[in-house]
Amino acid sequence: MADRHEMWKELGMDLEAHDTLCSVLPQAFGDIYLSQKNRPEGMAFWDMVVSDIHGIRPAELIEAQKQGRKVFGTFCLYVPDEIIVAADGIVTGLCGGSQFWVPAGEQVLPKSMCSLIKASVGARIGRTCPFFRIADMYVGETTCDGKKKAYEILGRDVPMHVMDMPQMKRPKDIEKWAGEIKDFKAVVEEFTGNEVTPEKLHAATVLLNKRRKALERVFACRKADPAPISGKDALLMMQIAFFDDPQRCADMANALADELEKRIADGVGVAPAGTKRILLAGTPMAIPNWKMHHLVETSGAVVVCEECCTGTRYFEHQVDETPTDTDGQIMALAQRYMKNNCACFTPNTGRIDDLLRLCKEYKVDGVIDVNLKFCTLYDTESRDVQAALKDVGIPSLHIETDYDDHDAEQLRTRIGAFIEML
Ligand code: BJ8
Repeated sequence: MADRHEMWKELGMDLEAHDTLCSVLPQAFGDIYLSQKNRPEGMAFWDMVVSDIHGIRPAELIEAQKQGRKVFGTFCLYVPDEIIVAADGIVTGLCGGSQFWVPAGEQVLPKSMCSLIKASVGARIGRTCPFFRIADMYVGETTCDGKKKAYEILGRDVPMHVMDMPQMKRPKDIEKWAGEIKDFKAVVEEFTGNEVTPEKLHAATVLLNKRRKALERVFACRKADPAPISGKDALLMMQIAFFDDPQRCADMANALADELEKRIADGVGVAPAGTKRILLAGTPMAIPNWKMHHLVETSGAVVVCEECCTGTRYFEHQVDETPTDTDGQIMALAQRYMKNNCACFTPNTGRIDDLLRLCKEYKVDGVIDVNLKFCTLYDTESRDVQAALKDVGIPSLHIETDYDDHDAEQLRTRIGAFIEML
């Protein structure tokens, strides 16, 4: 693997602290991922990406910047990548998934904030994540209160654009979101110096729909019993989709889906047929948060679906490709993005409908509803989630946790008991 220290130094990173982070990841990845049996061969691509996660893609981004392209760092599924791609910009996800970044975040944020926000801010101010150093502009959104306040802090030393998200889904809210996308388009055009023409927006829409379809194909394979891929591996593919080049992401996911479809035809699985099938619902799991999947899959069950932003919400619903004028295209984007059912909306009954549908499609035996500690939105919704599942006779377990491993053994006991009774 190439030595990246010079690149990290030029990015102004804290090399010593970053070396500490880099020294723990291979061990964790080895224990959690490489110890799995009978993995699809296609996972070699994602293993390679993780083995140099702060090297390969950052180097590509820096190269693209040298060619005059701009990199936009985003934190939420509602930000329409299509606009950035149409302006020849590059999107990179910035949500932090490691406990390593949390203490730095806690220097400027209350402890009683979810780990995702604390880790994201900590990665920036601790100077230990190259993606945060590379991004030319951050794009936030007014989803939860914690994120809104975090954007004020992050925006102090990086150009920041915040999209004002509606909190309801009435027709006038969709109109409003279309207006926000239009404003965003103007910001991106000015920042990149590139006009977003209808032709370019159409091409970007087609490309990102292609990525959605490819990821969906992999998920469709997870409906089979035996499951041809572990939940951990599927999660890894999703987590890296937020960083990768969209065309490469689609190509690699399609190649993986080809392999999985063959596995299904041959009756090959990562666990025997009849292994208990778990759906994980709730807050997103940013890389390298593999905690829940690892606990479930080392307790005798297999995770077959994730109802969250690092799962089905990322790829469900295509954007309508038929409009040919900018206004029509932007409305198509607004309509698609407003189909996401995040707990920041009220009411959010669509999320329950999604969950019940996914339970059926993926033939799940039980749902684990995971809440990142201090996310009051998803925590509050968990009552409705559990009640709806109870109504249809699907057992569920509610877990509140964070990125720290201090509760892992206690969780293992609870998860083991839950799987046992399925
Ligand atoms: S669309 S889930 S990516 S907002 S877990 S930071 S909500 S306190 S991440 Fe999210 Fe967009 Fe919604 Fe998805 Fe706040 Fe909750 Fe933390 Fe969250």
